[in-house]
Formats: sequence, C-alpha cells, structure tokens
Amino acid sequence: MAYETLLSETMDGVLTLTLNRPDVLNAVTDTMLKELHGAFREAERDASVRCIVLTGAGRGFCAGQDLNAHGGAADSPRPSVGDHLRQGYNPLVQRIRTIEKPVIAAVNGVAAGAGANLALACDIRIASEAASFVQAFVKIGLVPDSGGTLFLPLLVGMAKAAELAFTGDRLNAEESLRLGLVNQVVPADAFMETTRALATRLAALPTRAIGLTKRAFNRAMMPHLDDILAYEADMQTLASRTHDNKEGIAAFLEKRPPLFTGQ
Ligand code: T3D
Repeated sequence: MAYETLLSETMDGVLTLTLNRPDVLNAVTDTMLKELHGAFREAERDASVRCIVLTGAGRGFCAGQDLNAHGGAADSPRPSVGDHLRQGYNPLVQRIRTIEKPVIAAVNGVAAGAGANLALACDIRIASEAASFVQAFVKIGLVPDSGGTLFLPLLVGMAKAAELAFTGDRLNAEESLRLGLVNQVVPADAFMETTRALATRLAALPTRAIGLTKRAFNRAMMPHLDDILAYEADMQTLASRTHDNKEGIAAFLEKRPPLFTGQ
C-alpha cells in the first residue's frame, strides 16, 4: 500500500510503519492521521501481520500535531480542536489499544505532544539513545491529549506525571528508562536491529493469546479509556479558547519565547 506520509513494510509477520515527514520531525497532519487509521485497520484484518512497529524517519519520532495547520497552512479548514481529537487522534489511540496484536513504539528520536502519547499508547517502547519525550502541550497552552492524562500517570506515577505535564520538560532516554516510560534503551547503531529482533520474536508467538492478554490488560488498567479520551477533548476545547494557547502557537511559529499571561 502506498502512502503519502507513511512508509510501510511487512517482513516475517512484522508490519513496520514509519512516520515520514522528517523535515518537521514527523509532525501529524490530517493525511497522516487518516493513513495511520487505514494502516492499523488493514493490520487488524490481515492475519499475516502478527506484530506492528511504529517508528519515525529522520531524527524525530513524532512532534505531535503539525502546528502549521493551526496557522492555516497544512490541513485547512480545521474542525474545532475538540472535534479534531474526537475524530482523529482518539479513534487512533483506541485502535492501537484494541488491535489484538502487539504494538511496539520504536522511539528513534524526540517524541512530543500527541507524538509522545501515541508512543505511550503502544504496548512496548524501545528507545534509541537519541530518544526523548516531551509533554509539549503546556508550552502552547494546551493539556495532554491522545490518552496522555491516563498513560503518563499509569507509567510514571501521579507526581512525576504532574511535573512533566506542567513543565513540558524534555526527558532523555536514560531518564525515561529510569521512570519506567520505556522498556529498554538501545545504542542508536543497534536500535532498529534490536527492535526488529523483538518484533520478529513476538510475531512468532501465539498471537491470539497475546491479543487476549492485551484485552485483559486493557480491562484491568484502563477500563475507562473511552471516557478519558472524550474528557481530554472537552478540556482541550477549553484550553484552545485561551489567549495563552494562541500566544503559545504564535510564539512557536515565530520562533520566539512565549509570553503567557494566565488568560
Ligand atoms: O490541534 C489539535 O488538533 C489538538 C491536538 C493537539 C495534539 C498535539 O500534539 S499539541 C502539541 C504539538 N506539538 C508541539 O507543540 C511540539 C512542537 N515542537 C517542539 O516543541 C520542538 O520542535 C521539539 C521539542 C519537538 C524538538 O525540538 P528541536 O529543537 O529538536 O527541533 P526544532 O528545531 O524545534 O524542530 C525541527 C523542525 O521541525 C523545525 O522546522 P525548521 O525550523 O527546521 O523549518 C520546527 O519548526 C519543525 N517542527 C517541530 N515540531 C513541529 C514542527 N513543525 C510543525 N509542527 C510541529 N509540531
């Protein structure tokens, strides 16, 4: 299948999806969201796919929502931020969580905003030494979305989640490992090989049992995921109406520090 924003390769039962907008650290457009939905839908139906790897081209994993779209350049006209989450990001997170096959995030570089939280939605995270995680939302006056308000405290605990979400500080790979955000950190030159070895191993195990285990983990650890995603969209709608959101986006696009007023 040919995509505009993704590279797709299947080998030994492993589907590797590579986000492919390296010039903007694989920031997400509507086209990318649609293509990811389609790719996961196909993977769900295709019995020959028994493990999925999500990674990024170039030096980034994914920088979250393409902020040029907010300036009207990329995917206009835009729905409201809340509707955008309800129609785009939330169903993608639900798909990653409900596909009954293991999904590995191969975090090759920076994962920011929704890009970080899409990685957190995956079952396992392998980080390159070059990886980092940023809950970038606060820097543009937004709240964590794409399941981040659930996945982050679940993985690192409430106090650290609050620190990361409130400050937007960047976590490097070693710190991410120490906090339990990633399963392992691998030197950059061995990164894809190590990821591929794990994915190939998982793809050769009893897929149905793994899928049912995932279903049971979902029920045990995140039975209210749908409600939480819907609530995040409501909170994001409120945050998107603030002056600080407009200022944060303008500052990012103009490459200057933001001046937040609390309004
Ligand atoms: O709107 C809705 O629908 C609601 C949904 C929201 C979901 C979200 O994800 S909101 C959060 C959006 N993402 C961000 O706020 C992250 C913005 N990016 C950054 O903070 C930084 O780029 C990083 C921390 C990710 C990486 O920093 P650094 O210094 O390693 O790289 P850089 O120089 O900032 O970025 C490299 C290029 O990518 C640069 O372009 P240039 O100058 O080379 O032409 C930069 O503008 C571009 N880029 C990075 N992130 C984005 C982006 N372009 C568009 N959108 C981005 N998100």
